[in-house]
Amino acid sequence: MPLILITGTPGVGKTTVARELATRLGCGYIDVADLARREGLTLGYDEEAQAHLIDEEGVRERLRAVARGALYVVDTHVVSAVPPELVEVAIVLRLDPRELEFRLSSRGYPRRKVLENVQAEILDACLVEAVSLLGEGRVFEVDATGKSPEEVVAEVLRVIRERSGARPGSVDWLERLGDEALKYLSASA
Ligand code: DAT
Repeated sequence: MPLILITGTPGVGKTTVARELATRLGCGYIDVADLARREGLTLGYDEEAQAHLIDEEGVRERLRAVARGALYVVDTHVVSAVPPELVEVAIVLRLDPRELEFRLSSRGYPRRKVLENVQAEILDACLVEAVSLLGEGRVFEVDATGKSPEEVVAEVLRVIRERSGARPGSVDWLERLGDEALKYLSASA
């Protein structure tokens, strides 16, 4: 199974980590959103989300063709756009919602989009999708909070090599942030 999936809420550091990881592993790197745009595998533009809607079936087909025999690191928050049978291991990057809020605001995202993503991070959206599509055995969490990109890459490499690490459910923002998490969840923009 030739795909290593790096997933997580937008802003957690997927692209930074996945690119470096591919370099370290000496393999290819695929940014799913970029692939979809370049190859016309989109179903129009979602004005509200300010993002292209991915033709998930088309992307899965394309990834099946591309990944034949070769190892790739795949970067996406849309786990369902990746063929599950090709995923060797999936790493869900996690980031403290307060740091995520800061990063997404710095990116110039509108408040509504910042909040949506912060809420998705608190509610484990990507993790839940990864576990439901891939099963628990291949899914690991890496908490990037307070770590440099180099430290995160090193931790991801360890998980890939040893197939051990934080199991789904180890990161719990509701427990760690308490009322602050609830404030994010009840906020609207
Ligand atoms: P994603 O691909 O998940 O959207 P990214 O790799 O584009 O995330 O990173 C979002 C921003 O955060 C970008 O400005 C780079 C920065 N960043 C990534 N990893 C980081 C880290 N470990 N420490 C500090 N900043 C980081």
